[in-house]
Amino acid sequence: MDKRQITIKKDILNANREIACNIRGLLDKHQVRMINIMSSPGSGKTSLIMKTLDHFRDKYHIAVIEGDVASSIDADRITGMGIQAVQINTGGGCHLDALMIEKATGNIRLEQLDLIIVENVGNLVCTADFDLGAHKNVVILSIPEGDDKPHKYPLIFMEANIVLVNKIDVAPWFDFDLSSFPDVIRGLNPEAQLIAVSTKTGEGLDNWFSWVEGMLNNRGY
Ligand SMILES: Nc1nc2c(ncn2[C@@H]2O[C@H](COP(=O)(O)OP(=O)(O)O)[C@@H](O)[C@H]2O)c(=O)[nH]1
Ligand SMILES: [Mg+2]
Repeated sequence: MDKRQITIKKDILNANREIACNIRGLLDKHQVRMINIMSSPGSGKTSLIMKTLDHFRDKYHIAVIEGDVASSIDADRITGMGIQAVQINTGGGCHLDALMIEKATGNIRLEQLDLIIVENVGNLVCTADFDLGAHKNVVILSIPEGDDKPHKYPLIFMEANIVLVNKIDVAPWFDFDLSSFPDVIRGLNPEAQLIAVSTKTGEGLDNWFSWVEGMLNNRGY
């Protein structure tokens, strides 16, 4: 990367951060929390979101922003549950950015809302660079992906407030070392919480729900 490329990347990230701060300010004004869920494709983002909606739908008002390169498959799954979802198609882009979220939130009525869940584009690399204006970053790693991923893609794990290891129901068939994984995460990010879950069997989801509830109860009112 030459000096000019580095400067342009810095400018893009600075401009993005400014929009992200404005979004956070707007959400704070309405006492809405936003979480940004990041992972590889197929690790269980949509499954986790649907379980979360099921659990909280009678207690909190939640909207979902779905990011994908193409299609509205995930947004259709959410609207099929009777929950408001806004689909963003990046048309080839490997991550969401704050400008996309600003446009999407313009389509969501923030009054009466408690939580916006953003499903980022499936990617462990570029998603980590872009502040979306979310209050918390959630990273999912699933058992079949392997326990070496935090070593290979450290930034996203360093940006996480909470890491979920999903698909623990299939752990017996993979050599993911769950016993040493907490040390791996602590080594990169001592502040991050770590929860093992299966969105299929429901194991561990109570810990996730408590984390979400704790975040929503801590909105300063
Ligand atoms: N065995 C198992 N499969 C899961 C689990 N969570 C998700 N899946 C499956 O993994 C695939 C991808 O899930 P999805 O939620 O669409 O992942 P996304 O691409 O990250 O949104 C689907 O076939 C899900 O049924 C889990 O905890 N255990
Ligand atoms: Mg999905």
